[in-house]
This record gives sequence, C-alpha cells and structure tokens, in this order.
Amino acid sequence: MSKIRNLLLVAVLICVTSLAPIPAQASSVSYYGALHVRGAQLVDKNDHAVQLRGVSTHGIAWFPEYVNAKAVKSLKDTFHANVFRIACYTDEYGGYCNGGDKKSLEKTIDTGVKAAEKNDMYVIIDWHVLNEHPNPLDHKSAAKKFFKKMSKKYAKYDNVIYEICNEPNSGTSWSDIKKYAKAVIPVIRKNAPDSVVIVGTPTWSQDVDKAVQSPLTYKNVMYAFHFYAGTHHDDYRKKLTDAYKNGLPVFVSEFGTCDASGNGGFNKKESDTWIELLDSMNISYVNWSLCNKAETASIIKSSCKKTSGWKKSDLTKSGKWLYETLRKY
Ligand code: IDC
Repeated sequence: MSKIRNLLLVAVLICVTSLAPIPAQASSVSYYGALHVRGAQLVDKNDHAVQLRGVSTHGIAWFPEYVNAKAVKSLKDTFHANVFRIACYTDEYGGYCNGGDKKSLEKTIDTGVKAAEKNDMYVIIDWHVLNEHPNPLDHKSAAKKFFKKMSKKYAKYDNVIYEICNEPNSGTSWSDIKKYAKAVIPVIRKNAPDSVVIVGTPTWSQDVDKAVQSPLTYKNVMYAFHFYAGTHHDDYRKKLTDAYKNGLPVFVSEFGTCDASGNGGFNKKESDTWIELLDSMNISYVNWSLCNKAETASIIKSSCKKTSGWKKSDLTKSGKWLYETLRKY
C-alpha cells in the first residue's frame, strides 16, 4: 500500500514539475512586475533597479501598420527590447487633436498595448506634443480626456507607462509644463494610482536642469530627456549627468542615432558614447523609430515592406546598430 502511495506521490511530483512555469525572462514584466521610482532610479516590485530598453513607433497616424502583435514580438525576440513606445502625435498629419481619426488611433494604441502585454513587455503611451502646438497647455482638456480614457482602460495593466507631453518647445516654460502636469497627472492617478508617468521638459525635452530646480511632488514621476547623437554631444551629456547626480529620475523616452531632424548621417561613435553613459547611470532608453521611412532614424530599410519578422538584412545602419546594442545585454 505504502509502495503504491509512494509511486503516486512521485507521479504527482513529476506532473507538478513539468507544469511549473518556465522562469520569466530576466527583463520582462512577469519578472519585474509593476515599476515605480525610488530616488533617481526606476525600480521593480522588489525595489531592484530596472533599465528599460526599446523602440518607439514613428507617428501612428503615418505608420499604423508597424503596430501589430507580430512586430512587437519581433522587437522582443529579435531585438531583445523590453519596452515599446507608441507615439500618438497631437498635431500634424492625422494627429489626435488635428482632425485625426481618434477611434482608429485609439484602436492602434490598444493593439500596441495588448501586444506588449502578450509579449511580457512594458509599453509607453506617448502624447506626442511637438509642432504646431508646442505648449502642452494648448491641448490640456483633450489630454485630460485622453489620459482619463487610457488610464481607465489600462488601469489593471502593470506594463503601461504614461508619457504626457513628448517635447514641449518654442519657449514653453517649465512652469507651464508643471501647470499641465498638475492637471493631467491626477486624472491618471485616479484610475492607475501607482503608474509611472513621464513628463517632458522644456526645449524638446532637454532642459532637465529646469526640473531639478523645481520638481513635481507626485510619486512615480520621471522626467524626459531626449537626444539625437548627431546633434547633441558633451554639453548635453553633462546636463543629463548633472540632473542624475542631483537625484532627478530621468527617462530617455526618445533618442536618435542621427541628427535632430531624424536625418543626416548615422553617428555610431556618438551613439555608443551616449549608451555607455546611460548604462553607467542605469537610465532607460527608447530609440526613434520603427518604420521604413527613407530617413536615417528609421530602423527598417525603405525597400523592406515587411511589418514584422525582420532579418538583419532588412535593417538600416541605425537598425543594425540598435539590434547589436540591445542584444549585448
Ligand atoms: C520626426 C520624424 C519625421 C516627421 C517629423 C514630423 O522622424 O519623419 O516628418 O517628426 O514633425 C523629435 C520628435 C520626433 C521627430 C524626431 C526627428 O520627437 O517626432 O520625428 N525628433 O526629427 N525630437 C527630436 C527629433
């Protein structure tokens, strides 16, 4: 009898072990859980430092076809990205506040968020303030509505990060950005109280020094710092380093390997120098952009029509560099 019982026990044990989940990849949502901010550092559910590394879409009204489940899976499997940023322009072509098809933009965002969730990746919903209305206060009520909807929809998602204004510019002051943030952050917090929120900084998200002087008082807030390796060099690296040393939580939610126009030459040397610096401070970064537009920043060659499953030969110089950079970790 006890022999049979032992045999049964062994059988049960074998079953349990073979059903045990495969250990989560050590940089995914199931491993880190919901993120938050401690001092200058983005941390996981156990307060361990986290560095997110990934790719941003181009504007989703221009290139919605790259927001699909297989593309996101390719970013994870091929590029080893753990974050995907969805850039929803407020203005310009088909922008959310510029007569764009809101339903269709929201559907694209939803596809991206769900694909990221399925692939155990973090996802950034980016309210892409840039041209035409470079002061985020211009679209404050639209932004409140948008983020109310998004944060309600994704309240239970541990992987969603909200970026409330891509790049304020044209003299938009930090005090205006703060006014805007104070209107939008509470709307998000109502539905997703612990979510991480990235706030853009003046001068195309470069003036993190302004945020150091007068930070917001909410928890789990990070400040955007953007750079384009062809344009921004040592002065900007110093600006970022100083902000970090002053305890400011910074997120590089967008950078390019070329000049600030998205074009010009691909600059490997400066791009490598930047990544080395970001790594030394454990700062998260997201590359612009996932599309095949004939411009240097694009990671897919313009001759390649595939919207997922890319091979190395489908990638531009910038795409190959990103592939090699992300796979080093
Ligand atoms: C650029 C795109 C380009 C598009 C333009 C529209 O690469 O194809 O025509 O926007 O204004 C940013 C912005 C980002 C820019 C990018 C390159 O966040 O939207 O994309 N850039 O100029 N900040 C610095 C550079």
